[in-house]
Amino acid sequence: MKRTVSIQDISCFGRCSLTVALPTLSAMGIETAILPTAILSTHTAGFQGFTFCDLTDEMDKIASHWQKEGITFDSIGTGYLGSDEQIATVLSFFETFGKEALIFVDPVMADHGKLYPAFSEDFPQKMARLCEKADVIVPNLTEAAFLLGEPFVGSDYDEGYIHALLKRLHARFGTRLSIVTGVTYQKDKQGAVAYDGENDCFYEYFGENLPVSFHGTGDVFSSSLCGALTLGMDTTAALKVAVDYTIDSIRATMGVEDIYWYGVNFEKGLNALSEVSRRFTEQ
Ligand code: PXL
Repeated sequence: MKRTVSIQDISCFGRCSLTVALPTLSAMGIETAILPTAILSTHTAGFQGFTFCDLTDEMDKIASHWQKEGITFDSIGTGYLGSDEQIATVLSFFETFGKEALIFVDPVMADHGKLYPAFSEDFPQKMARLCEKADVIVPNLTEAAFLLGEPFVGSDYDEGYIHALLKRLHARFGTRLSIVTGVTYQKDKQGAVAYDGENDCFYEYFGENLPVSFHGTGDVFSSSLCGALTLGMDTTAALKVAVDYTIDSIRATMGVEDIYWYGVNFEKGLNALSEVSRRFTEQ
């Protein structure tokens, strides 16, 4: 059985970060440890007056205990970080636990051309330091622009732009696999495009582009993609698993988005995700 650790916040209500990653990775048959970065009453996108408890000091203590116990991981996945200071904590975690593990960094910090409210303008440069240590990075198009210090192009791009962007990410961060999410070349299709810099190969997978936008879809995508790569799926198969699961979650939320505006119904797709993972593991 594979073992992963997911490093991100607990938003107690709101279907994102650890409340998505933990059930998703467990359903894929992966033993999942968590290293919470902060506890919030809700996520920060749309709720007012949320509470926030920073866990940076606790993270170091948890990591030291794990080190004493000789605990190891097949993969380390990071998501939303509670504060700038945590970059150093996570870098040191990579040093200690990352030598044999797949390091998967989702540089969660921005969407639709804007940084999330909790982050300062220099946060992207700090997040870039984590990306330099990663095997896999999965920015959306806004995060890719912030990481490279480039303007955000909105929806005005084509395949040539995406491929060149991926090559620039690879050149800047040296990641084995750079993946951009939320790509639409044609109006009716949405998906992810990957660049394997070592073999100079592109991979892509697209599903239906549903005419809605929900919070938390990035976390649904990245946790299932991290899971699929941890299980050992190849890039194309892993992209398919993650894109299909994300689109299924969006579809399950359509029609009830007034009630569930704070995150998508990923629970509906958990059985299917579990089945795909089981079939792969048993083959
Ligand atoms: O879904 C990303 C995310 C995770 N955690 C918190 C957030 C967000 C996005 O806004 O606010 C606390």
